[in-house]
Order: sequence, then structure tokens, then C-alpha cells
Amino acid sequence: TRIVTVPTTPHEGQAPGTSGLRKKVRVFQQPGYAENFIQSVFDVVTPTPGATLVIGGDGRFHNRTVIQQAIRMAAANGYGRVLVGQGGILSTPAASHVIRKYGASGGLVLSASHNPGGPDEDFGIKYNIANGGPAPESVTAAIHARTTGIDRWLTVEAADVDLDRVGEAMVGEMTVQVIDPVADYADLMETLFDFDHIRKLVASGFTMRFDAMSAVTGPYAHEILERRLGFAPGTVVNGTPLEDFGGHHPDPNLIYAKELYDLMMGPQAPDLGAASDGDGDRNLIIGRGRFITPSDSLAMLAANIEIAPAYRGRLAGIARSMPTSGAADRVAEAFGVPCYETPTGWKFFGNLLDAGKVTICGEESAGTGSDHVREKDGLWAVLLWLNILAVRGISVDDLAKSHWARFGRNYYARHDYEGVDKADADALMAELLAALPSLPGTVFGPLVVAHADSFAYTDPVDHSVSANQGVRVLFEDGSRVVFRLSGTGTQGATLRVYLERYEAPSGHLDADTGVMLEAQVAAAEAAAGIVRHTGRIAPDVVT
Ligand code: VG1
Ligand code: CO
Repeated sequence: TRIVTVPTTPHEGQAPGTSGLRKKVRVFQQPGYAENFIQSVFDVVTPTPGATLVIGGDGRFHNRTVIQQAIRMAAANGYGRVLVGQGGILSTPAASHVIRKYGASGGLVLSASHNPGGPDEDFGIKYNIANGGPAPESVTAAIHARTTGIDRWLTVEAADVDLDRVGEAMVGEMTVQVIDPVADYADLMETLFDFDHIRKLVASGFTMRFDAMSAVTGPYAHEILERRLGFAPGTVVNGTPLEDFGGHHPDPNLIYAKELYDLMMGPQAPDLGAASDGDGDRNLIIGRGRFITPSDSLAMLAANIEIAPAYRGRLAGIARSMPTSGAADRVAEAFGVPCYETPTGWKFFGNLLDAGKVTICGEESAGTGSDHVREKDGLWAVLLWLNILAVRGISVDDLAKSHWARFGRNYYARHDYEGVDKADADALMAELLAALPSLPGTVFGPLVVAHADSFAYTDPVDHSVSANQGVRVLFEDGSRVVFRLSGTGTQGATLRVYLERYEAPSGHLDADTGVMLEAQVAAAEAAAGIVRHTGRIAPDVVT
């Protein structure tokens, strides 16, 4: 087959953020935009001839177009085989598993995750390495550098592959295998959890609702929850992936999954409510009448993970992102295992997982996962919850209460200010950074600043350093506020303010989170001048 060399010039702004390159679909539709980025990936990772590449996405608008481009480009760049999910579908955790299972050299995950989809919304491309996880910063930095100097991309002349039929096709000299996107992943879940026990729980009358938010987890949830575990048909709602997610934000939080939340707080609530995001790596867990914050979920899952067959006797350590609450730290301490604090983004967990230093990881943004893949995994978290509830025979609410009674409770909230003017957001952060040296000793109402810094992380495995990962203000009473700018948005800036306060087992364990965090909210405003900088008097999203 003839390899076609297409001359090109760089597109600006192709720096991958927290989780890949994310832009408006219209930006990706510019001639050569996706091609430049994909070629930059291939130029950096230089696949050995014949290597396998996995391609999949969350089914959002523009997914199929980029998949066809990427397949032809892979053929021209020397790959021997592409594995692609039927219909162009692979959830992020499923893609991670497929990369690992079939020994691929890497994968392209086409998704903008929790961001909305459709012609006027968002698209994204992320590269994952051979361990199945997001490329580390050294690789994403090299990809970005390459995008600034790229002058050609390579493709072959070939027809589109039929993505809707499982089977094999040739593109140039490269084999394309269209695979069932669900089977491998569902089989993996059966090896991790006690499905028999969960089936008994279901047979005993335990009910749940899983909201797939018209995104990628629908087919996975139908297969695993309804077919393999026996939950009643209709347990999974919004289970068909739509290109625009039905016009919603596929973000499983209390704002965008409000219907589920309202159901769970009402008289018709099933035993468990859960949801996942656009690409299937996030999870929302709500018991009847009880929302579990993602930070608490990480701690509760870690404390009980050894109940699940694949984790028996092997909790090696826990990792959490810096803004995630310290609830998991208390579990690690009690179990005598290390707890690592990483920057935001799953790419920072990869080395710890590969080295066997941690078994479970999590982020306050509704991401939880383990060493079974190298991505966070929404359905995995739901299944682990089910396994634990089945074996312990208690409700979500009772599990939470018993957890807090033993470890204490980290009251926690995140306030997001979305679509803020970028210059205003930058000015706020710059001022905060400049004020850091003078903050210790400052009094904000009942709080006194003990320590303030800009978080930097040294990877304990490869010793790489990631600086500037968010501003932390720690108070003498152990509470804290954290400030970061989002790295996944496509419009303006999003300011995230993370608020946390610990209550010991002897304290108030069932108080209102908003009330408990009043002093921290006021301190955040006083320290950062959010109203003054952004003109916003209240956050857009509170989770
Ligand atoms: C957000 C979350 C972060 C998560 C990332 C990707 O990043 O805060 O914890 O890893 O999204 O999640 P940021 O930079 O916007 O705060 V996903 O499910 O969008 O791939
Ligand atoms: Co996601």
C-alpha cells in the first residue's frame, strides 16, 4: 500500500490537559487538527513495526470520523493491528483492559469524558501507554512539543472500516479487528467480584437504579447488572449511548444526576443508586437517603476491599489525589499501609500501581479504581459496593455510619466556578501564590492558617517532579481549603475550591455538610477574593 504524506502546519493549543486534549468539536473539525495531534502521538511513541493499537471512544459526536482517520494513520505509521470496539465504543476502563489483555503498545481513547457532546460541544483525544494507563507527563509534554513543529502526517488510501460488525478487515497491510466492547470487560469483572453472592442479594429483593446518562456505560451496565447479576430489566436507565448524551452533561454529580438524587432521597428509593460519566470511568454512589461523597467512597471501599475475592489479603496501599479528602488516610493508618498523595489526574497513579505500591486509588471527582486496570473505573466501583453490601448484609447508610463511628468523618465539598474569564482566574491564582508566604498565622474567623503552599509532587518510583498542582491552605484545627484551575475545560476557566473539615468519632457525625463547612467557605473567600476577581457570588456547581 502506498503511504501518503500530507503536508501540514502546526495548530496552536494542542497541549494535553488533565486528561488528554479537549476542545470544541468545531476545533477538531478543522482540516488536519486531529491528524496533527495523532501524528504527533505516533512520532513520539514510535511504535515498533507490527505493534497493536487499541482505539475506542465514548460514542460522542465526531467519534466515528476520528476513528476512521486514526485507523488509516495507524496503518501508515507501521502498526500491525488495530483493535477497535464495535460501533466505535470502548469505555475508558474497558480500553485500558483491552490494551493490557492483548499486549497492545498503547491506545487512543476518544472522549471528553464528563463534558457535554454534540456538534457544538466537546471532543477529546487521549493516548494511553502499554500499561493501559494515561500517558505520563513526560510523554504528554513530548507530544505537545511535537505538535508545535509538525510539518506532515501519514495516511493510507483505504475505505472506511465497517465499525458496526464484529470481525476482521485489512487496511493497507494492517489488520483491523472490530471487537465486542463489553465481553472482555464483563469477564474481568467476574474474576474480581463474588457474582454469586451479589446474585443472592438481588434475589433477596435488593434493588438499584443505574443511570448511564445516555453515555458509554449503558451496554456494559445492561450486560453486567441486568444479564449477569439478575437485576430487573429497567434497573439501568438512559442505557443507550447517544452522540449528544441527550443534551445533558454526562457528569454523575448531584447537579447533573439530580433525577437520580431526588429518587434516592424520596419514598420510592431503591437500595442503591449509581451513575457513571461520558466515558465510564467515574461513579456516583447514593444509598437510600444517603449520598456518599467520592472521597468517603474511596475510604469505605478501601476499608472493605478485602471482602472481594480478587483483593483478599492484598491491600498494599492507598493513593488519593491531593484535593481528595483525608478520609482514606485514616483507613491506611488503621490498616498499617501507606497512603500516597498525588496531583489531580489518573496519570499520577500509574507508577504506584505498576510498582505494586497501591491497590486502590481515588479522586474527589468521583473516580475510584484499582490495579485491575490503569484507569478509574465507574462500574468497578459500583460492583465493589455491591459485593461489600452483599457480604456484610447492611445498607449503604449503615455502612457509612459504622465507618464514621470508627474513623471519624471528613466533611467535604467542592465549589466550582465555571466559565470564568481566564485572565480573572489567572489573576486570582497569581495573587494567592504571591500571598502564600504571609498566610501562616493569618486569622479567618475561627480559623488560623497553619501552613500554605503550592502543591508539588515527586513520583516515588521515577522521581519526576510535578510542581504547581494547586494551592493548599491548611488550618490549625486540621481543616483546609484547596484552590485549583481545571485542566479539562474547553471554555474560559473553571476555578475549583475544595473544602474539608474532620470530625473525630466523638464529634458530630451526622450534621449538614454546608453548615459544617461555613467557616472554611468564608476563609476561602477571604483568602482568595473570589467575588472580587470573578464577580461571582456563588459557585455554579457544588458537589
Ligand atoms: C477533572 C477532575 C480530575 C479528573 C479529570 C478527568 O480534572 O478534577 O480529578 O481526573 O477531570 O476526569 P480538572 O483538571 O478539570 O479538575 V474524566 O472522567 O473527565 O476523564
Ligand atoms: Co471520565
